[in-house]
Amino acid sequence: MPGISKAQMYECAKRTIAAEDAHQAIPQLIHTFPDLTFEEAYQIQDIRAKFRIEQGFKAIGYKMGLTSKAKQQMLGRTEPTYGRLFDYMPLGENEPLELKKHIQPKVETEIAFVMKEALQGLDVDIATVLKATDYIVASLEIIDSRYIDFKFSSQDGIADNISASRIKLGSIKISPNDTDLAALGIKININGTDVANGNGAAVLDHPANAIIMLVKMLHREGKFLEAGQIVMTGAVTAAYKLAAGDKVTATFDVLGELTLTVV
Ligand code: OOG
Ligand code: MG
Repeated sequence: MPGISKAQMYECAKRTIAAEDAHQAIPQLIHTFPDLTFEEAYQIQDIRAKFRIEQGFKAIGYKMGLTSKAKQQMLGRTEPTYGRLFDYMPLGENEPLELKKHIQPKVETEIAFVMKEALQGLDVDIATVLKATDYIVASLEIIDSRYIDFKFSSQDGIADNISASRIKLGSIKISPNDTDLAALGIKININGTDVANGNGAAVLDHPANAIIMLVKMLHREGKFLEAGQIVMTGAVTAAYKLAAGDKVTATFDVLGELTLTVV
């Protein structure tokens, strides 16, 4: 006997979408469904994605979460997870983050991949990922949990599209073969203070490993990574809470600088 019915899964998906759209935090789903499994949580995420597509949004890729020690420590767990990206998420180059459209946003620095070939199955290694990649770019991810006080279980996070909210991609595109992605350094500065730095190796020793893990997780669910899709490989450093007036500058070796202003 499953602990949660299909109808209740639809209800959960609607709850986190309504919270995102109304910018209003909700209690964790696990309070109502304490036995929620990872599999059920991904089913809720799937239903949530279908609702977004029915609303007219386009799925543009995936994001990996908890692929670095910094993020794993922040959430007190080590299992990487994935979520979906939609076409309402990318911010334009000079577009600020409007706090009134969010609940409790935090910023992360990530290396993003854009695929030129589909990837599927279990037989994927770093070389296969690099070969299938069109280019990599610098990116900022703005996460925004729909749960009160940004507190949630793994299952809650997965059901809530692992806090996906906005992304900002850099304009310098390079081939992943033209640079050592593990050594690629990233610095994040907020309001003139350097808050953290790291490199590509912080993400599972090499950011392409995040894509390998994603493709394997998708394969278990009968899905695959399509050509043209974007993959955010996960935060290199911790996530930082944003407030009105903040100015974030992220400096990436080779990939240039990204800025974000919060209004
Ligand atoms: C989950 C999303 C994690 C990352 O890069 O590790 C994530 C969260 O922290 O809310 O985006
Ligand atoms: Mg992230």
